[in-house]
Amino acid sequence: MNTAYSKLWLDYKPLNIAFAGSLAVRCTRRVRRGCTAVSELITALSALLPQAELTFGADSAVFIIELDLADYLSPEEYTISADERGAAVYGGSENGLLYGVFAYIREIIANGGFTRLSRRVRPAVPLRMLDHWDNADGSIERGYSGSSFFFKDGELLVGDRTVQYARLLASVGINAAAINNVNVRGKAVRLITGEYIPKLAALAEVFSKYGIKLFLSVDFSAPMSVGGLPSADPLDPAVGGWWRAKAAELFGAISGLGGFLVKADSEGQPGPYAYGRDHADGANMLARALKPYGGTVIWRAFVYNCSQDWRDTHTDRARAGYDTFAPLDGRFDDNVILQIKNGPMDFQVREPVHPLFGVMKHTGIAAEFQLAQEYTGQQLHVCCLIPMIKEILAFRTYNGSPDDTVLGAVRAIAAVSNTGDSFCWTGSELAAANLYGFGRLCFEPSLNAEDILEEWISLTFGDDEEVKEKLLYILLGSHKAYEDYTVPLGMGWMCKPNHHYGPDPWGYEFDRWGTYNRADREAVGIDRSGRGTGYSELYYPPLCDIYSSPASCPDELLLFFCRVPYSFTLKSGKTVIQHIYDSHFEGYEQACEFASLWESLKDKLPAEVFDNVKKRFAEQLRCAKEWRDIVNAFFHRLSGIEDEQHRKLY
Ligand code: GCW
Repeated sequence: MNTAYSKLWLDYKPLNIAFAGSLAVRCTRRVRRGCTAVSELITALSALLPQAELTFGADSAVFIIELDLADYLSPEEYTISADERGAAVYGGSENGLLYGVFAYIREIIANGGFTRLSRRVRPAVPLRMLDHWDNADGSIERGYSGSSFFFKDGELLVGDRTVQYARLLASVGINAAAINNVNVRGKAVRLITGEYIPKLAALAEVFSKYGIKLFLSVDFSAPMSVGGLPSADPLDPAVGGWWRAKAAELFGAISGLGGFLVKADSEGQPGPYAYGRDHADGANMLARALKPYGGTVIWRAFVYNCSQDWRDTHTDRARAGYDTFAPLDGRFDDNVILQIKNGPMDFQVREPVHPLFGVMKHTGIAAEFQLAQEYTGQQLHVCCLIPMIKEILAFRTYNGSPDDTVLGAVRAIAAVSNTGDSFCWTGSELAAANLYGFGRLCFEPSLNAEDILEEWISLTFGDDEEVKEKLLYILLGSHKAYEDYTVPLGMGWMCKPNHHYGPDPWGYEFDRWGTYNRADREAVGIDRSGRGTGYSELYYPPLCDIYSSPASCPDELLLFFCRVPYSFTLKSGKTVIQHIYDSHFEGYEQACEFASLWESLKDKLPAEVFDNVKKRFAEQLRCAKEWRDIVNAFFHRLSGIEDEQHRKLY
């Protein structure tokens, strides 16, 4: 495990202001002096104003920061009122106070000193969570940032890196983390047994200090694999009893345990189907075991037929989640949260918003995003996901609810984490923007994506205007560039199978995963209207009408919902084929511009950061050129249509 690691956005630097005199932190008697909010505030002030005399409680100080709890605030809510003489930060609980302290520190840094401020903020959703697909052997599934810092050779690791990670998460308002892979394999199956409980308790204690609940991904067949029972049937009293005893054991020993995360009857993971039961039977049995301890079962809705015959044009993987779970709405206990990926397929660079967000009106649901860039360049390509996540949370389902947005429908927002034990935690320093931005967006979704990114840049790289301007330009343009030089118009996939890095237009065309583009000489795309697979009809009006025909479907999702000839004219005025050529040449050019902008910042960035990202840009350009030329060749050879600009096609 890499023992050296960056402080990322918590790397406080001295403010260049003249601050004479003393600085006092004062707590009311309701605030424990040893609480995390106090220690974090003192850590920050000592680093930001090393020359100031920092005292505790003295009233004679020049500048006093008072910390208190306030009953009129909800537990994770905070207020800040500050001026040039002092500040008061109040929280609805010590966790709310901690969020207020981190917010005030951000403001001091952003303003280069103490500033007038009046703020009252409460988190938009109660559960803001990172899922770590870390395996017990220390590897990370879809991990591009080194090895796990939670596991090594079957051992659970708890140390300073755990504390630093908890600080990073709390500083952006994340309050839950699942530490192991949802594909529960190998020794991870035994994570819920006595051999791990002492370390789990220690880890949960570190997390609790930062307001973070610990979740464990559990193997639905654990009663058999761990308990030695002959069955894992959720309706078998012995199985329910086993889980109840397991819950008592775990919650009795681990304070701060939030509950279980479950991937069942999905991609080969065991589940209730083996016993003729459905997902509600499975989830509710676990939920009842956890109920006495206030535990939550987060049950993933990522299901589909992963043994499809590629010749079968009737089965539509995109329908599977809806067809499986929509009929179960209202059947789940109130401590079950159904976790739904942002799109119906699998974290592609662009997908329609999952129709389940509009239809599960009587079920607790969560949105699941992926910060690990499995299909968006694997942290070798810069691809900032924050504007997209914001757009998806604001998406209207038209389901008739007063707040019919995705955000209005969810009780939780989760993301597959992009972390590992690399020095910068996220493989590329630029990918940390996705981790930072995800947390800030979950807490305050009304924030402007650009503001969040600007905040991250100044906390990470300081306040040099040129650095800020160029990094903002790169981050804000990076997702479109990636989409432009990879897969057009919402079609998805076309990547190399298994590892999903780099282009292979036929890669998933003749396989069992339901990930087809069906491109031939005449046309491309999947007809998902009522005349085709009927997927577009799973949305409420007007969406079902908009998506049901090429004439009304938005350009960016055309090939997801429709099958059209290459000569079809988009709303942009271009034909499909010319759009494909243009976007691939433009996307590559844009990536080249990003790389040269980074080069121009050489003297303004720490050498190890500059070098690491420069190497990744070199790989991004290599790969982007492959995507450009292979995808263009694929469609040029199939369609036989020339590029209007007569550029080189292979
Ligand atoms: O995107 C796919 C990944 C799998 C992952 C699965 C899931 C954890 O290729 O690696 O398994 O989704 O979301 O469960």
